Amino acid sequence: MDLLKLNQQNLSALSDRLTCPEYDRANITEGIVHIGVGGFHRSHQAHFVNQFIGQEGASGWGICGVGLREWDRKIYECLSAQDGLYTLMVQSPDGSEKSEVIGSITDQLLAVDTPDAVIEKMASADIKIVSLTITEGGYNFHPSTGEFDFENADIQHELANPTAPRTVFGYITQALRIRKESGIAPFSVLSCDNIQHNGDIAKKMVLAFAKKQDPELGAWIEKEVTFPNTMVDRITPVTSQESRDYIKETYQIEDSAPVVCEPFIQWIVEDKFCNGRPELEKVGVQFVEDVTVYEEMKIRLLNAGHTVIGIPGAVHGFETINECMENATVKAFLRQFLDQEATQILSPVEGIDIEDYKATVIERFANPNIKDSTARICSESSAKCPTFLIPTLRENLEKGGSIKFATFVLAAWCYYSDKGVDEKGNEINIIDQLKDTLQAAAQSTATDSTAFVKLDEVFADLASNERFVELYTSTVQEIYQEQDILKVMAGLL
Ligand code: CS2
Repeated sequence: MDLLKLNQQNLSALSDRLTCPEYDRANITEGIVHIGVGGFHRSHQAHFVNQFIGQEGASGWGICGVGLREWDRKIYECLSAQDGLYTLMVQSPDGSEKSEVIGSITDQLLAVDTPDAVIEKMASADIKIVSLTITEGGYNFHPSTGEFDFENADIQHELANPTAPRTVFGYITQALRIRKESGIAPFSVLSCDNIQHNGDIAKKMVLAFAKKQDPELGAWIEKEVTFPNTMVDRITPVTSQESRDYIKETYQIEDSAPVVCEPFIQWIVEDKFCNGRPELEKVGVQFVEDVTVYEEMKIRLLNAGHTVIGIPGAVHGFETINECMENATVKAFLRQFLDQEATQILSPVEGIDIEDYKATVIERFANPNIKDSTARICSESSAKCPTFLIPTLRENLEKGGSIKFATFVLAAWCYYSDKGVDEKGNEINIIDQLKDTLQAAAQSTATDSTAFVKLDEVFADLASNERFVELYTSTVQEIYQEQDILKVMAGLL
């Protein structure tokens, strides 16, 4: 077998080696603009759309992938060189692997190079949906107030310069302005980030921005545009060099942007689309009236579960989530957090057995072939903890429930932010928009035990709760004294 580069020209030759799109990609027009073409979008939505186009022959639902910022350049260039094609490698716990080439991203744009082309695309009548994976931190709200942050320099720039947007808010608003002026129906805005009520939050933020820039346009958006809430799920680690090498060696395919993921996939979406949608129920997407209970369950169990083991795991020096799960203390700690704290605040979900769901989460985390790094899980904890974990802690405080596991995780996060090295002596590289602020606060712990949790941009007024403060203080002190995170965890079981 010759080594072949992954691109449109080589596609038919490659189809002898692994599953490739059989539809004619040249005939596909884009009906979706997706902002934030990371690994998760490509293992999840793009996969569903690929399956849908292949199965139903629907030609109007291709995806135009858009990167808004300079940091999107690398993936934009890799995918452009491959005509939007990439390999999706599904890794099962038993070691079996199933790879497929995904073809649903049929166009791509990088906004920093061609901002007008992005606006034009989003404004075109073909586009019915603008979907987003802009991360939990991308919605530009202040965690303690939940209100849109108008102080942000990019936001100020685009408020004053509507035709020169920089953030998702400026692009959406400008594209909708053009559609309104040209009599083109608006698109739905589909948030696919792990935030509870992600559609409602996207709506609140887009409206705050649009109304400030142009009240009349804002009112039109409020009336005409829908923002369905969604629950998205598929564990997608950062692609390693090992995975790229594997594809090269196994299939003789050179792919600079493959994606690795687990077999599990779930997408539950509120059926509220103002301008039509693909019939993705034909490929397993669930459309429901109200997604609240599903998203709450997923965020409070799976996403919180990741944080609950990822932070202490990283402090100890575990590199991957599956390594954490191999440790009996960590595994038991996760189980007890899920049972004693997270489950306590969840409403029953029709058709889902919470006990089975938790068992699946535990099994998924233990998948030894995913090798999801604790570094990925710990990244942007300042956006994740207020979304995944702190609401559970607050609700348990209100009802007098257990808070010891969540409190421990926040104390471990302080230690993680302070130390800079794990217990094995390896450097901890903190990836967080608030890195400096977190570090400075954590480093004040010696003089003020609660300095870290007094950061109101992360914890809001949590530090004014006496019961929490008392437990947090003793826990953080114990962690600093013991310098053995697993021992402290074991003590809580
Ligand atoms: C993870 C999520 O980022 C995180 O901390 O919990 O990326 C998680 O893997 C996905 O939401 C799975 O659907």
